Amino acid sequence: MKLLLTIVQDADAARLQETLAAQGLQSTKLASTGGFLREGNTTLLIGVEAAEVERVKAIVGETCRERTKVMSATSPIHALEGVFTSPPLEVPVGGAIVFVLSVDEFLRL
Ligand code: 2BA
Repeated sequence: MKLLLTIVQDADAARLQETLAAQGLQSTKLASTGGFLREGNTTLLIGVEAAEVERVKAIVGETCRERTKVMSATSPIHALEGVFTSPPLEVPVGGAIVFVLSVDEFLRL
């Protein structure tokens, strides 16, 4: 069995989870925060048989799209003071980051 630890943008999460469910694939949604942008994103835990991994990767790839986020280089307190150290930075985010992990055991107790 494999676990796909899948980090997506919040805007894509509901549709991805619905698409997975419609194809009989189970997932668990976790609220997460990116270390670089410090913004919310969504992590889905998707446990599947090894033979299903490529199908899940295809669904994730089709459902999640790349977007550009604007990152302000100043903290809110500096912005209030009118101190701008550098211009806003455009950062591409997504479609999705996927870690495929091997699962030693899957138990439902
Ligand atoms: P964040 O860490 O908030 O990163 C958002 C986007 O910022 C990244 O998009 C990437 O385009 C850019 N970025 C990240 N670190 C950067 C840096 N040091 N310099 C310049 N640009 C940088 P994605 O690569 O699509 O990642 C989306 C989210 O997936 C990340 O949000 C993070 O939550 C997660 N992620 C990505 N790679 C990861 C990794 N190796 N380990 C754990 N989580 C990861």
